[in-house]
Amino acid sequence: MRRAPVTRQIVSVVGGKDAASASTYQSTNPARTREVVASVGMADADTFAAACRTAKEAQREWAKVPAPVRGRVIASIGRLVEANAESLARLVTEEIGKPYAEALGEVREIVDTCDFFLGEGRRLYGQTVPSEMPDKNLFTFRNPVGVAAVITAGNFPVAVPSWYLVPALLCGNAVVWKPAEYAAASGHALYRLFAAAGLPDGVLNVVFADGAETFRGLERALEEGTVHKVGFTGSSEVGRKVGELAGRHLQSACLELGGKNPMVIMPDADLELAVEGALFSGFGTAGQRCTSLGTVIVHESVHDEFLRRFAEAVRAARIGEPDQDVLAGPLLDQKFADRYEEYLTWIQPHHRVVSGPTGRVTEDSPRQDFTGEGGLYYHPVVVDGVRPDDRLFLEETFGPIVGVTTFRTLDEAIELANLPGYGLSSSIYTTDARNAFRFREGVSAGMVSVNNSTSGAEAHLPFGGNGKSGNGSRQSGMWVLDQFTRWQAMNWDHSGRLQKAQMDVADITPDLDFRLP
Ligand code: UN1
Repeated sequence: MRRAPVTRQIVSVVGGKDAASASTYQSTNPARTREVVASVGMADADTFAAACRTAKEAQREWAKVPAPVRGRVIASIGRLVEANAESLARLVTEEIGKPYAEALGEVREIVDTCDFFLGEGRRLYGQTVPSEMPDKNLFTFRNPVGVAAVITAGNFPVAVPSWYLVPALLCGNAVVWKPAEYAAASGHALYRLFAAAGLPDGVLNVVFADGAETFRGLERALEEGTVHKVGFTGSSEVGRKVGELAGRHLQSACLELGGKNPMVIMPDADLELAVEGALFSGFGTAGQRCTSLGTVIVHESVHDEFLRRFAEAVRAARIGEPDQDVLAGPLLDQKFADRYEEYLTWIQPHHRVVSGPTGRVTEDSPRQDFTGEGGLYYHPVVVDGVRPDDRLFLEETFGPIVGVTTFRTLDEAIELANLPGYGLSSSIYTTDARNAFRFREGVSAGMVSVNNSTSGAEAHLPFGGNGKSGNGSRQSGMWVLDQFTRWQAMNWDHSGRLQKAQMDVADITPDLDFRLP
């Protein structure tokens, strides 16, 4: 018997205290849309701006805590997340419909991130650099930026936020975090785990607000000088606006945006492996990862065989209750279902749907014996014959739909892979190393998989994209440190006189006419 659902009441937390709400939002379970997971008090722009002021105050003291001690706090966060992994994963499954096994993997990604950064507390290296003059020493230091305002999507409601929160806090910053409304309960739970690790009040603040209020609050905070770094994960469209706003304040935002991730299949590929990779990256998480597969670009000589096997695998794939052993559960939220239905209208007469029925899973259009009752379940769709000028080829289609097109030469495949102008993830299936390296060199993506799916990046490699996928910022591993710290150069002259750089420098005269006999 299923436990009766509990509706949680949650509100923003600023400076360790519950903050005022201006309205209420109901976060629902997409597998049973009538079930309310949390009643969320929504804050307005004023509260967002106030949170940034509170964060600015708290940051001063937090930055004075020695980095190794901050590292210990990160270690505690990792332990707390690990100890609460099952409850957190269950909540993620309940709130956004992510299959439980995947939700557990998502929680694991937070622990991995903490594992990496707890040690960074004892590194956070600066450098000693030789001076061009005697009795002078040069150093570099990594300084925290100050306050980071972090706005995240809800498809990875806890892992992706941790990619910002963990390194930002470790580096000595304070954070104001705005999670996606439809994943608010998961966000609130993660906040509580962070707080339980002993973060002083105000160092991490969580604000639930809609997009418009957040934007206005952020604008005000930037004007007031209380935000020094903006992190945003979401659509390219909103990312552009956030980037513009940050740019006006002479800041560069850390942007992690959409993708139209290509998978190239060479004639020498292991087709079975490619089918497995395409199935997982196309339809795992119901195609709702920023790294999900967009278009399969398959060599014309293996197109028919690949398509036959792929269509068969997709038809057999289990879509169903996310607490069961399924490839995918429902879409994240009604908003995503509506948008996905719009993408389905991009299928045109010259296309061929090879995966079976399209649209909502219902009693009249079941999947095996699953009728999808009460949930936002959709059939996975494979569209063959997409052309380079189709919307289906050019634009991100967040949800379970994958296009297929063909190529003749690797150069042509690379051109097709880059054509949509995104540049997040990509993949090539080949057994020839030369193809793999030529693809790597030519593809515009920030991430390249060889004989692996486009999704499922590990938490300690640089994560991020180019073009419409982002502004070149990178998260994760040591690379994200450049987002949350600023280099400070220091020189210390102990010669007791003014030594002028470039002028008072000893010159050693070479004999440049010297030649070997
Ligand atoms: C996202 O969808 O925003 O590489 C992130 C992956 C995951 C993260 C996806 N580790 O697919």
